[in-house]
Amino acid sequence: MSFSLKQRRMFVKTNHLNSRSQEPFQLQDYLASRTAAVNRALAEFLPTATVKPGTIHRAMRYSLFAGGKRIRPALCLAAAAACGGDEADAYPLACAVECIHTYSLVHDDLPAMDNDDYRRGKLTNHKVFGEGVAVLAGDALLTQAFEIAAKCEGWPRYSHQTIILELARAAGSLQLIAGQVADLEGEGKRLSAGQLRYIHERKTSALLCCSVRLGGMSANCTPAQLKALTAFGYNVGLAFQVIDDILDVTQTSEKLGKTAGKDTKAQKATYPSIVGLEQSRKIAAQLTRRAFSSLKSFKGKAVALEALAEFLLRRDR
Ligand code: GRG
Repeated sequence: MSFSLKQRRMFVKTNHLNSRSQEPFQLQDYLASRTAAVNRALAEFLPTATVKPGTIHRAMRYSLFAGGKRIRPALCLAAAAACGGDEADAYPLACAVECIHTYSLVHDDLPAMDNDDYRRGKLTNHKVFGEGVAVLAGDALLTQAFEIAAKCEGWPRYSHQTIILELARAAGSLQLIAGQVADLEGEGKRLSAGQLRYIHERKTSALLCCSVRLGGMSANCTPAQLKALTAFGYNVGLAFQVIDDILDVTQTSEKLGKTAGKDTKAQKATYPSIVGLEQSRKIAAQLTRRAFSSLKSFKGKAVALEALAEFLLRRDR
């Protein structure tokens, strides 16, 4: 890894999870410490707001530090820990996935897409900086992700190229973008559960799964571990979107930090609209159970991943 000692120390200024500890796992503490460490690392990786052109760096930082839950970085770090890795190695990749995620939200909120005024409890990027700068801030965050990831030299089982390909595929036209295209084209149409699954796999699950896989790769995980992490990430990712759809119809905009009820208004097919709320909750629980079962082989070392999966099923925002 071509990161300075100072950078590595900054990444790991956290109370590390001791997988052999008898203490009950405290997810809130874990999330708080990892969020703080990821924020420090992101602040270090991005050009400061005073670097010219200041507008673009302010716009990038505005959305990146607007208060996201940092679920993808947490999954990446937890996967590294589950595979016995040094968390410090996973921080750049955790930051890279958060940059891609934030870019996708900035673009998703644009008038040409979902046309939203609020995100993460604040005005959306284009509302503050204008549409042109918001498009560019999203582009710059996507590019920033690859700049950060490109500094990873790779690991014995996972070359530098493998790491970059992993990110590119998750963000590209066969996954994240494919999901968004299908989502846009599905508006106002009656979709089958299978078509909805196609959208969720790409729009949401692909990047969550990629976060978990990259965490494993940063720990030089075995092929069997990577397979288990992939199954975990895929199912958690699907459950995440089902819950997101449920929250859209059951929570307030204040709670969500974004406009609630948008799916119904945009006539989007969602699990609640196709199978109803109760059945949607059952599907999310079933997907989470499947995710759990793929962690058996980690023999208790995946405690943070388990806690995150449980938290994502029960979350209320
Ligand atoms: C290329 C023009 C262009 C646009 C790309 C890919 C894309 C736009 C949008 C898809 C993004 C999207 C809204 C996916 C859904 C995933 C989802 C539920 C995101 C919310 O994630 P949270 O709850 O958000 O983790 P926070 O704010 O907490 O990080």
